[in-house]
Amino acid sequence: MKRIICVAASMLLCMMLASCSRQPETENNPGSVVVGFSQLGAESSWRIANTASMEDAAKDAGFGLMMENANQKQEKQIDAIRSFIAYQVDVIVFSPIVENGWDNVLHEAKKAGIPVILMDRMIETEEKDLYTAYVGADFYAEGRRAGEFLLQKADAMKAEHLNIAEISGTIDSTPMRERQRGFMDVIGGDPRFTVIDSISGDFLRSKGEECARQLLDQYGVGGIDVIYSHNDSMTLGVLDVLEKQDIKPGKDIVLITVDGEKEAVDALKAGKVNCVVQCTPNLGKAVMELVKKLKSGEHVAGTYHPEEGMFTEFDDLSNPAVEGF
Ligand code: GYE
Repeated sequence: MKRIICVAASMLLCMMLASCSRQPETENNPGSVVVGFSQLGAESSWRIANTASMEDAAKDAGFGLMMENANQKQEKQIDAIRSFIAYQVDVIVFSPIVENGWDNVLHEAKKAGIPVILMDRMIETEEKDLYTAYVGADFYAEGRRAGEFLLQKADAMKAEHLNIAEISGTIDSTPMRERQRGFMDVIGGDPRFTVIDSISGDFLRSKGEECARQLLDQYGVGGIDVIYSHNDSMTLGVLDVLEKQDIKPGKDIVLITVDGEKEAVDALKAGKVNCVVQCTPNLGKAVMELVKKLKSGEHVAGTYHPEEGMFTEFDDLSNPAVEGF
């Protein structure tokens, strides 16, 4: 069995390599640039839009994109990065599922002289020269925005006290850590708020549903005033559960969500969600710009954060600028 899997895997690799085969290098032939891209999975609409953004941007730039989807497994991402090193791609781009555990494989990339760009999520490492640049959102600022909305909402409700349940993203991922930290830094010192629980829904709609059921079983409708969910997919799962139980989302329970996909923005317009903090999946263009610079020998470093904001129930939601991706 193992052998069959091995044969299948090497056939797949051959096919991938063939589709990205190098063209003779000429000034007007950027097709000779190959980018190895390890995407972490397909867990949410955000992720699917992000993958499309990378594919479109590579195509527009005329770069070959060798993409591997890791189905939420760090080991698969490490394997993919190793295969990119073996193929000697020009640049490696990856979206790390969690922050820790990348040093070894990134040392291998460094030794092979292949620059690495982190896309979407960060890593935790003592050695800052293991990657060239980071292209992704300021998740801390997103968390703060969620908290600032809650302050505004509590004022509008003249609430004396609110119980908050947090449904977090993948444990130890950058958006999970930073969306939590930013939120807590804003509301943590205010005696009107108690975070009664924080459970992980792994950024998945199905797990968002499970979390909502678990929270309702444990605390009852009256026991939860606010749900802060780290992404729209989980929030949409929560909405399904609340509506099935005749609980009015956005009214009986305040819902704060992050991402800004179309379905969530529509739910905001329908009064079922109270606040959508934006996080754009369209990072491909900025990544490919960096690849171009690297290939032309320019020094590339630092952090690129896209501009983001939020939509809330206090905004004029008929404004055409209020739309999801
Ligand atoms: O919020 C979520 C996705 O890392 C910003 O991952 C990304 C997050 C996004 O699954 O929907």
